[in-house]
Amino acid sequence: VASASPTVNTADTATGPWFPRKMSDLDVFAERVLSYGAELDADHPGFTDKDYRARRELITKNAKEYRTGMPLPSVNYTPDEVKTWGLVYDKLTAMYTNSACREHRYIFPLLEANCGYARDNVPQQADISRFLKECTGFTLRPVMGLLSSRDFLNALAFRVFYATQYVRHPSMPFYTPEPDICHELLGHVPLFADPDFADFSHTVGLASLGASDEEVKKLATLYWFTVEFGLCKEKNPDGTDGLKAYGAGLLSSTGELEYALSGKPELRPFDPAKAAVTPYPITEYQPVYYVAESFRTMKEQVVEYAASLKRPYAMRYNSATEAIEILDSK
Ligand code: HBI
Ligand code: FE
Repeated sequence: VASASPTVNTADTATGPWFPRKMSDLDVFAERVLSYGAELDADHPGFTDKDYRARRELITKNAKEYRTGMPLPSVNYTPDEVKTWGLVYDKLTAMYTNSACREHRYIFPLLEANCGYARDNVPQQADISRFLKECTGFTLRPVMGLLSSRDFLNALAFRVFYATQYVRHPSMPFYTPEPDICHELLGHVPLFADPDFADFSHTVGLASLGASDEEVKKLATLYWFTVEFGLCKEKNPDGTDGLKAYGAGLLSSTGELEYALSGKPELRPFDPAKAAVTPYPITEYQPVYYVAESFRTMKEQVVEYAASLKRPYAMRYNSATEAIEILDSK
């Protein structure tokens, strides 16, 4: 068994793309973002808003400077930011009763009780991360914006979820072209408190370590059809078959949440090998959704799928040392 390397890119991992071996290796991702607040695209609602851009730059500075072991940065949200958060919070939480999966409905009140989730308060990463760690070992890290699929997925192998801290532009409270704190905290965070969902995500993360670009693309697509846009079966109270959402892209979008459950889009039974190669649009509602039997089944399916990907060695994450261990090196 290889030990955690003191530096990156050691000989025994040189057979494929570099990957992080210990928690502090994630530090190299800090500034490797594809896009972020200070450089908004021309079609972003905040593009011409100088104050918004300055605010984004201030908040993303936390993420830029964050390194493993530091306390998670807190943000003092302005009344305008709290107002936008509150608008999104009210509208989405009203929909969760009928549309969110059982696990999300179970965990949400716990986040309200333990982590400061409320319509008039934007929760802080440190409080959420502490809670998640107790539930499933997952923690949060601040991020400036979109990471590459490889970097983002690699962090999941360490049970780390990168979350943005800025709030979407106030001119369009129900739309954001990129992840923002409403998407992360309302959509993603509740599910990372569920053990089977956490294991599912962790499995995808482990599979991405040292994977080829082609495999990373498949895993990112798998992630898209599950963690972002997944639906699952759930019995209705009267015993009939029902359908709920667990994907964060749905649980953070009032429009698409309603659409996904409307009976209009095509639904397919979840199959990781098929989902991983299904094309998808990123700027419009999804034409196809995959429906999971349960989180437990989904986890077992993805463990099997990950085992089918060719690797020179097996890997596991040691949560005590916060490092990846390489097993049966050939
Ligand atoms: N980066 N910060 C961040 N947040 C995401 O949700 C995210 C990402 N990079 C890639 C990505 N998601 C997905 O498109 C998949 O490729 C994993
Ligand atoms: Fe997301």
